[in-house]
Order: sequence, then structure tokens, then C-alpha cells
Amino acid sequence: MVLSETAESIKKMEIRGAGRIARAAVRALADFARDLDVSDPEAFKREMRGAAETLIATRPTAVSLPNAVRYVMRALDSFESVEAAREAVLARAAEFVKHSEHAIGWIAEIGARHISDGDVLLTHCNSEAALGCILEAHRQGKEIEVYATEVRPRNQGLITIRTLNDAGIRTNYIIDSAVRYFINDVDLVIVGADAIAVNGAVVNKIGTAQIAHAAHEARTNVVVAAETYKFAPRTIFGELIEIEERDPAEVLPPEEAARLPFVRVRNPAFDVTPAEYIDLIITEQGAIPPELAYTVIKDYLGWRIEEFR
Ligand code: RI2
Repeated sequence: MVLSETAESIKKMEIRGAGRIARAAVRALADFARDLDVSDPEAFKREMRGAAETLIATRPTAVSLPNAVRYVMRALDSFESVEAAREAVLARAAEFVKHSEHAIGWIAEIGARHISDGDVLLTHCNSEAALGCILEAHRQGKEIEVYATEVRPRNQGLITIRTLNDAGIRTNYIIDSAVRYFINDVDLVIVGADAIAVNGAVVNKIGTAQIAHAAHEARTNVVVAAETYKFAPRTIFGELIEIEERDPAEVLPPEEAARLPFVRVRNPAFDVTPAEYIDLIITEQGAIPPELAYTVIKDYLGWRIEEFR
């Protein structure tokens, strides 16, 4: 796939999930570098920068995407030849993908420790990090049951229930608005993240905040499973995380909308859950309370993910 095709697939959500889009972007960047036929180092850098910007512009919220792309682009900070730069880009890209894939396994292992035999879990959307924890608990022989939401308007819940079903996990598929109705039957809410701010607030699929709110009221714990590259370094400087608002046609067919001139369809893809509604964030480096988000940004992202100039 050429870079513009990967970018288009991310935009259209054919490739989706914060971790997956980060890996897809990094792979696209590596392929682009491999095929780039220029001999002038400055031209190489310029072309690479254009490619990086195209990828980053595809979806604004999941910080895994710019974090991953910037990590690879650090290869171009100083280099002696186009060939050296190319090699450095490929090495960093391979390192990111390997780290990202391993991180899911480590998170699953740590997350499973927080799931007890007999637990009823609730998950929202389709997060490979959150599902990894659930699948690992099941693999360890813990008897668990899951409530999975539908996730309007893109119905990522369907992907989740297929995975849970294939693993042989007892699953209840519910509409998004049924969470409050079932929350007292749930022992633990476990979701993923698209971005985590320095104050521990978690940006995840729209609906997560009201689920966390319902869980808080019911004294049900909420756990977030997220790789360290989902933490947003720029929030340290007060920068806000942009919430993507997608095409209204995902919610209401345009023909129907056209008949309702006074109605504006709003389609935010994510919302923000405050740290006070989150009990634990599970990263590949360990489980932390949301209040320690700053430490993750400082200690892990400091060397792993940096800005590119
Ligand atoms: P993993 C997804 O976003 C969901 O919000 C999900 O919770 C989050 O990314 C994290 O997913 P979308 O691409 O990285 O469906 O854990 O909009 O797979």
C-alpha cells in the first residue's frame, strides 16, 4: 500500500484503533523511506516530513499516531547520507512496531491480574489493549462474563463480540444506552484509550465518560488499558487534545438529514473521562493511578517519543 492509501484507510477507519493506526502509519512511513528515490539529503528530509504530516493529519485525536510518527522522524535529526537516514528510519520504525506489539502482551499480563475469577466485566468500543487483558484472564482459566456495548455510530462493538465469542467467553451485547441499566451487575469496567492527558484524564470512544460516570456512582472500578505512547506529552504545556468530529452521515443518512433543515447532526468520536472516575491505568510499564500520568510522560516518553523539527 502506498502512503496516500494508508492515510486514506486510516481516515475512513478501515484501519482503526489507536495502536493499529500508529503501527500502520509507521509501516507506511518506512515503506515510503525505502522507496524514496532522491540523492539529496535535504530533499529526503523534506519528502519524509511531508509524508509524516500527511499521516498525522488523518485523525486528530489518537495521540499514538503523532507520537509514533515523531519517534520515527527523530531518525532525521542528524545523518550523513540519504542511505544512513533511510536505514535509521527503517530501524526506528521496526523498533516501534516491535515495542507496540510486545506492549499489548505485557498489558494483557498486568491487566489480567486485576481481573478476578467470577468477575463480570464491561467494555466499550474495540480496544486491543483492553481485550488483551480480558482474553488473558480467560486464558488463565478465570471464569468471566462480559458486557460489550454496540458503539454507535460505527458499531465497533461487533468486532469485540466476535473476538469474545471466538474465545468462548460468555458475552452480553447491549446498546450503548443500556449501560446504566446493567452497571450494578458489573464488577469492573475495562476500556482502552486514544489519548491520556498529563492530569490523568482519558480520551476514549464517545460514551466512555458516561459509562465511567455510571460506574463511579455504582462504586464499580474503571480500568484503562493503554500503551505509554497513548500519553500526550504536549498536555504538559497546557495543550488540549482535539476531539475528532466525524461526518454526520455516519449518524443520519444525508437524504434524511436534508429533510430536516433545522436539525444539525453532531458526531464527536471521542470524549474525555476525568481522572477522578478512573481507578487504574495499565501500561506496559506497570499499573498506575491516573494521577501518575505525568510520570509516564516524563520517564518513558521523554526518551521514546519526541517532537520532530
Ligand atoms: P487500542 C479506538 O478508536 C477506540 O476508541 C479504542 O478504545 C481506542 O481506539 C484504543 O484502541 P477508533 O479508531 O489501541 O475506533 O487499544 O475511533 O486498540
